[in-house]
Amino acid sequence: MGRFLLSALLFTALNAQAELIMLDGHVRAMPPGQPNTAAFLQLKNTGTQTITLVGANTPAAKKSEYHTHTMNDKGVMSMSQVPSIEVKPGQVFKFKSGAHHVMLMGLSKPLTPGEKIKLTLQDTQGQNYTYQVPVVSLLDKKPMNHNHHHHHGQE
Ligand SMILES: [Cu+2]
Repeated sequence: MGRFLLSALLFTALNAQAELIMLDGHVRAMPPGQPNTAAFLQLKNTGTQTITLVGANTPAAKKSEYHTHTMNDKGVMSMSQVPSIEVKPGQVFKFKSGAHHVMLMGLSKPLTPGEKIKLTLQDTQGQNYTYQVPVVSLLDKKPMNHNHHHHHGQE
């Protein structure tokens, strides 16, 4: 019994070496009335084993899922759930606009730019990785592949 407990503890300690650090990340603040939003993270696996993420949750929303964008046979882009995200040792996985994202569904309240939300990702070993992800305005998110049109108002 004692020996079993010890090896169980050692096993847990070894698994705890898995490291996934957030290099960059943001959550989009959405206009009022929008129940869902998306989080975009850059995660680096600094450990020695592949990390396979299978779960996500945040106190800010009822449900969180890994999504990607896919194109259907009519050429229309839509989002679909992906069951897992794999990050190999040394690899940086980028959730980014138009591709993978963490979908946050059923926001408990509108998100305000400047605040941070807690986002916890869980891997196949049951290990949790928790991040404080800053909320950014839709308007000042990182530039994508579009032309810059600066509309100057009454300045
Ligand atoms: Cu989505």
